[in-house]
Amino acid sequence: MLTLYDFGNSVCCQKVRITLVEKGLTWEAIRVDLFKSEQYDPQYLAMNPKGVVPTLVHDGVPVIESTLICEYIDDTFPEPPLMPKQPAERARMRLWSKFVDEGLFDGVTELSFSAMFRERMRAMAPEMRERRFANVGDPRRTDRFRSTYEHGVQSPFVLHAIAAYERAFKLMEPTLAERGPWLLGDKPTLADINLMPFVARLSYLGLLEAWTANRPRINQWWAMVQQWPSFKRGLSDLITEAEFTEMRTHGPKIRADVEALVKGLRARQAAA
Ligand SMILES: N[C@@H](CCC(=O)N[C@@H](CS)C(=O)NCC(=O)O)C(=O)O
Repeated sequence: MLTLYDFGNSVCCQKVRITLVEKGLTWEAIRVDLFKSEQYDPQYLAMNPKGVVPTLVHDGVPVIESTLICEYIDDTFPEPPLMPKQPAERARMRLWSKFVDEGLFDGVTELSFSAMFRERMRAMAPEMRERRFANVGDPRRTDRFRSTYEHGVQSPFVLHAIAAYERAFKLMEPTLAERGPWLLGDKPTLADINLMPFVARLSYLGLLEAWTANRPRINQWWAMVQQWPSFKRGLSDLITEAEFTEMRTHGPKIRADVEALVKGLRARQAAA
C-alpha cells in the first residue's frame, strides 16, 4: 500500500507522481495544505521533521526527500527501470539530481514566490504568514521566505535562483546534443524526471525563454516531455485551471526583470 502526502502544484511532489505513474502504480493521496501550515502538524512532523512535502509511506514505512523517494520507488518496483545499471551512468544520472537538490529546488521556490506565492502570502492572516516564515525553526528557510516576500524579484536569492538554472541549462544543452533525445540516451530516466517539474514551472510562468532562447536541444527535450504520457498524467493533467491561471497571470509580471538578471549574469560570467 502506497500513500503520498502531497500538495497540488508542488514541484517535489510532481517528481514523485511522474515516477509512480511511469511504474504503473496506484497510490492514496493525502493533501497537506502548505498555505494552511498543515505541514507543521506534529503528527506529520513525526514522519517528515523538515515539515515539507512529499512523504511516501510504503506498507507503513515513511520515506522522505523526493530524490530519495524516486530512487526508492525504482529500487522497489524495478519495471520499467529508471536508473542505469552501470556505476558511471548512475553517477551521471545522480549529477542531475544534485543540480536539482543543490540549486534548482531553491531556485524554483524563489522564482515562484517572487512571481505568485508572494501574492498568496499577502492575502494570508498575519499569524499564518509568520508561522510559514518560522517554519520548523530553520533560519535559512526563514531568511529566504522573508526576503522574497519583502523584495520579490529584487531579492538576492532570486539572482542565486537564476544562476542555478543557468548552470544546469549550460550543461543540459551539450549533454542533449551528445546523448539525446533524453539526458542519458534513448530512454527517460530519473535524470529527466527530476528536471521535468523545474522546467515546467518556468514554462508555465512564461519565463523559460529567458534561458533557452538559444538552446534548441532543451526546447526539443521540453516539447518531447510535454507529449510523454507519464508527464501528462503525473504533472500537467493534475494542475488545476486556477493554478494555471495563477502562473500565467503572475509569471509575466517578473519576466522583464528576470531577463535583465539573466543577461547581467551572463555578462559577468563572460567578463570573469
Ligand atoms: N528536499 C526536499 C524539499 C521538499 C520541500 O521543501 N517541499 C516544499 C514544496 S515543493 C515544501 O513542502 N515546502 C514547505 C513550505 O513551503 O513551507 C524534497 O526534495 O523532498
